Amino acid sequence: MTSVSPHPNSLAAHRFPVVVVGAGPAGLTVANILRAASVDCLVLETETRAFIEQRPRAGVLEEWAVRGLQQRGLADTLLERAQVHEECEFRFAGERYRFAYAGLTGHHHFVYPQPLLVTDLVREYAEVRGGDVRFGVRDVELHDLDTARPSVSYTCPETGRRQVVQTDFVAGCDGARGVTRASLPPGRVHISRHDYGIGWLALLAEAPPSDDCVVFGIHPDGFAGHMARSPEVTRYYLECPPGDDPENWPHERVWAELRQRLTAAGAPPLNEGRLIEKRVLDMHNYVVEPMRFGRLFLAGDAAHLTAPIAAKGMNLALHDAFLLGDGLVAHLTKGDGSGLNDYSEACLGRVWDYQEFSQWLSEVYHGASSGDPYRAGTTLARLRRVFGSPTAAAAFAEQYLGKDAGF
Ligand code: RFL
Repeated sequence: MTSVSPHPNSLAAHRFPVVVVGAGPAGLTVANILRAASVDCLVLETETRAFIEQRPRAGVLEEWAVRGLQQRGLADTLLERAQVHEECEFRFAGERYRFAYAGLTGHHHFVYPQPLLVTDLVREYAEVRGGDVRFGVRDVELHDLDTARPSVSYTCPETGRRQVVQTDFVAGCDGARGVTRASLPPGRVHISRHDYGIGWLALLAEAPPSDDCVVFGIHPDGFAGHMARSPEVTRYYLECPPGDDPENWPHERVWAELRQRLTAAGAPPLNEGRLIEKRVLDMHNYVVEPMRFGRLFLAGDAAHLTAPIAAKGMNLALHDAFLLGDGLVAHLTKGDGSGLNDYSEACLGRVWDYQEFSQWLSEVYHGASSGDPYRAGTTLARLRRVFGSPTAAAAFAEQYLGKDAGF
């Protein structure tokens, strides 16, 4: 348990207007928005603070999401340290194709590793805004969600005793493997799922980026991706069979496959380095509809998963968090329930838009290696359209960047 600055609604009261389950980007953003409006909340997190501040994951943030954080006083460090990305590169048929999306749209991406964002958000919530957070909790359970008096219970890591917290609202921000989605009674929500039948070997290399932008390698042997994370660390992806064992990918094989799949005339050589993360992700998506049950509101990966194909998950998590945080503040401080009533529908529009883009992009990335010459042909047609038609390029840029959310 991390001690945080005490404030009048200490845990001894066992009552908080909002309990946030999960201290990822979604939960911490909701919690910060609440504290900025002097609404008390309790954040419950199963992992330690050190663990969540180091867990490597996302890095690409859309401009509207950063503006949303900035408006809520949550982007000072990010704006000082994040890289700005204005182009990406596709490599296929042995050639390089630069896609200069900032020139087309006037918008760019920010690259800021997720653990740094989580570190900033925890510090702001716990140390600046005086928020309560309990790390290392176990066996979180939700109760009476469809009544006006829900509660959340958990096992305290120090005492081993069950604690019960009465609340008005629960924000379910506990990611893809949390308990809040599992607390939804069957038949009251609908969960749509999609399995791509594809795996990605996700790698982090202790090596400087090998090019000055994100690179996508479309190759008959499988997709390969290159994404800068910092001047010292680079993320790479290699398409692999779903469920593959990372042990099948020793250092030499990884770098040989990356060289092969990212090869193109005039491309700079890859900067090789020690592999500090190597895990297989099975590409699948889901969407929960509605994202609400009674007093429980789901946000981020708890409500919807988009495989990292289009780098959208953290952005969607932030979009939900802005709407949920603002909706809870309006309800709890002004009695205005419209934001909460509209919450699910307002989130799901962007969620389904990003799901569709993820599908489209998956076919671009994986069609060439599907073993089906028909799919390989249509993949190349999609790429040639993007690079041959200004209208198609503008449409792709808009989806790749994410439509402005007006935050
Ligand atoms: P998180 O980040 O998973 O946080 C949930 C938190 O809840 C905790 N938790 C619990 N707490 C209490 N009780 C329980 N029972 C709990 N069960 C779990 C967890 O420990 C955790 O701290 O969810 P959130 O906040 O919704 O954020 C979602 C993002 O993390 C996720 O969408 C992105 O990482 C996805 N993603 C990417 N998204 C992007 O927008 N751009 C990217 O470039 C990008 N790259 C990626 C990615 C995800 C990846 N992986 C590992 C799937 C790259 C990778 C490799």
